Amino acid sequence: MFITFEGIEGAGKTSVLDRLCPALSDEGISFVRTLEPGGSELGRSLRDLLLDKRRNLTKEAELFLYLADRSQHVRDVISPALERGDIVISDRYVDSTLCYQGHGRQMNLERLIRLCEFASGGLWPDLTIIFDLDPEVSLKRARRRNLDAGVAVTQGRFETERLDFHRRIRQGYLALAAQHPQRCRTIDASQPLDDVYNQVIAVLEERGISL
Ligand code: T5A
Repeated sequence: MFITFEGIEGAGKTSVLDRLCPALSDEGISFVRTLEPGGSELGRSLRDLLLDKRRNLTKEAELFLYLADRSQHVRDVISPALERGDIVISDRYVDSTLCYQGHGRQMNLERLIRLCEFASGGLWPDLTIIFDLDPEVSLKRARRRNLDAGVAVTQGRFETERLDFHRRIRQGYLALAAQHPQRCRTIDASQPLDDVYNQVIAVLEERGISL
């Protein structure tokens, strides 16, 4: 099973994964935790380019770097793990491109879907959990986290975008969830972390992963 976690900045995806992964290990479930950008060796270099606030990328350059990251990630990490029978959980994947470059940067969605199909070899997730909350709250969280970790410059490029950019991304995710009700499940990420985690566990249980 291929599972993706999606949502706007600071929605809590990483925090939930930090709790979920030890729980999966305790149950003896074989899984691979990965992320975009940066899931492959090449991707780690691309991640530095993509998230550095000092880079003034064109939106096309940004898009193609994300697609390059994805192509390498699918071939080197995701597909081999799925072939072994592992569960793969990726912190972001195709829907981030559709929402950030499509809704955020306002690039043509049909074209983006075709490019994502090309870069991923047509691999779509079986389950996507969308962490939904108000961008005003999530941006505060993300900016605070970056300042505390000392990465506001090297990893803060998207956190400097205006609020309306992040609002469009949130709407994009909600639209995707409505279009793909079988694949996508939206959870309320404004709740305390324990409650957000429990919502994720409930979705996984519905899909046969019991913790
Ligand atoms: N991107 C990505 C594109 O534009 N196109 C693409 O195709 C792809 C793949 C990646 C950036 O790239 C963009 C999207 C992103 O802008 P990233 O840093 O890898 O950047 O993004 P993430 O790791 O996904 O980090 P996020 O900023 O989105 O944050 P998370 O992981 O959702 O949030 P998390 O867990 O780090 O939490 C943030 C802070 O909030 C606290 C945490 O302790 C942390 O300090 N927190 C909570 N506080 C209160 N209540 C809760 N429930 C909380 N949950 C977490």
